[in-house]
Amino acid sequence: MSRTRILAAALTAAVAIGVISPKVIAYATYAKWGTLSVDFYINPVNADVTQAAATAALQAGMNVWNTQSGTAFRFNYAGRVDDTTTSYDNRNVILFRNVNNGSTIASTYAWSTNGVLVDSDTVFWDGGFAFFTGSSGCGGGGAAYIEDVAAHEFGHALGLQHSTVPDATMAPSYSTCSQTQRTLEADDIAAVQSLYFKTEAGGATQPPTSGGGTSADGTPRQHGSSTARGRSKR
Ligand SMILES: [Ca+2]
Ligand SMILES: [Ca+2]
Ligand SMILES: [Zn+2]
Repeated sequence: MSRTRILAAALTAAVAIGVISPKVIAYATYAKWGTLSVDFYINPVNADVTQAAATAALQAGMNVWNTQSGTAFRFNYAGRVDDTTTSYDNRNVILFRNVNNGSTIASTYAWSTNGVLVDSDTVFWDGGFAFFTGSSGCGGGGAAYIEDVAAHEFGHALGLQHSTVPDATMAPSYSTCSQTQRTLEADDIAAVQSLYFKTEAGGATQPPTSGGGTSADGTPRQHGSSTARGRSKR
């Protein structure tokens, strides 16, 4: 290769880096599970929709990541429970609470040890918002689709923080009755693929790049209320 061609290649690389880097830093992660299938339980009791509808909508939120992430990571719905509290108890639970928490629609509380997630619970603030399911019928003040809020919260549950990309599922704010969060954007996919084994087009899975240690010796680090969502400002 001549010196001129080498220089051209170097310049091309520099330009490409300049274009790509703003997107690369849009997402953020804080921890990851040590296994590729994680059980989540649901207490579907709420004030707005049937328990069957709530359960189905929450499972749809899980499936957003299961089917769109291009990774081998899977949320596994493990059944109905009656839990009304969140805690580090080695049981991942989604529940509704008939409390108004201001502009926060839902909160995810996660615990990790040495960067490995060991527990994640999510509360939907039922007292402050009117929840709907499906793809029509949502309306009124403080209205939100469970599928979309769940997709965002499950992003926290698998290890993601908020993204600065406005239309991403992991963007911090939710517009009333929006259905955009149930579809992952490229930034969300890049985020989850940075944590878990990426699946190839033919369904083959890349070999693990690290061991899956999950033991939780000592007191796990708790990831607190930085995982709430804000009501739309529009
Ligand atoms: Ca728990
Ligand atoms: Ca409600
Ligand atoms: Zn959030």
